[in-house]
Amino acid sequence: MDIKAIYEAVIRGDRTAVEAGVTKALEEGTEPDVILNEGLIKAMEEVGQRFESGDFFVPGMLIAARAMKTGVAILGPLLVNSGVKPIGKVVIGTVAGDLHDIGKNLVGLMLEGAGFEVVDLGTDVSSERFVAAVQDEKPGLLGLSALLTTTMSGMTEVIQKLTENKLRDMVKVFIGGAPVTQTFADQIGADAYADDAAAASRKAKELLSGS
Ligand code: B12
Repeated sequence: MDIKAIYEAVIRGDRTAVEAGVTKALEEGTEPDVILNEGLIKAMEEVGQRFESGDFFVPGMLIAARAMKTGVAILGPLLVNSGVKPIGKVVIGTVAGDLHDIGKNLVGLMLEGAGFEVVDLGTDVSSERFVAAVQDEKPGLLGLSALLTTTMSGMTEVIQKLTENKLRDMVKVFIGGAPVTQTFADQIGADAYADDAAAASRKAKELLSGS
């Protein structure tokens, strides 16, 4: 199976072709992470660039995102090994005002694959809800996602609210999303930043082991 065909099907927003392409590639022995990175994620990067240059509009982006999700749904179980005892608990969510969830979902999947128990709060999560989840779930790690420059301040707010509620020392905060950088993470006092799902899972393990 040509990975390029999967890539093109995502850009076209052709869910049926994505499903067929991913299934066929797996049958032919292509590694799930190759399909994910070279087919699905690369296609979404291209969609983002086309949107920026005015060749793509929101509906096109949405249809492409749905097609990508179809592919991720097939790959998901293969990226996660089940039946392992959790090595730690992570609460994860996309910050207030932000509806992007593909990257956050991938991070969640990779963390599950690495043996974490993942509590996913979804998208458009207020800082109050993050704080309540830290109180209730008592996770070792809190993962915050933001895809818009306008919603990144939600991350700052979550960290401030954790401090106000005397919870900041109880949980390590790691952050990510396209506009997020290490510099931003340092500025707001996050414990770690990762630029993709594999790095997120590596960082999560480091944070838990205290290294
Ligand atoms: C798909 C998409 C949408 C879909 C979202 C569907 C969904 N269910 O997620 C829809 C159509 C709904 C959408 C809407 C909008 N979007 Co949009 N969208 C995108 C697009 C094309 C792809 C995002 C994506 O899924 N990437 C693929 C994933 C795998 O990558 P990722 O999200 O970056 O995640 C990885 C890493 O960042 C990291 N990561 C992510 N989260 C976390 C969390 C933690 C804890 C860690 C450690 C790591 C981590 O790991 C992930 C996996 O590798 C991007 C373009 C881009 N290049 O990012 C624009 C983009 C983010 N959108 C943009 C805009 C402007 C919008 C809208 C405002 C458009 C509009 N006018 O309405 C709305 C906002 C809606 C809202 N309130 O949130 C802009 C943002 C510009 C900016 N600087 O703020 C972008 C960059 C497009 C562009 N080039 O202009 N969008």
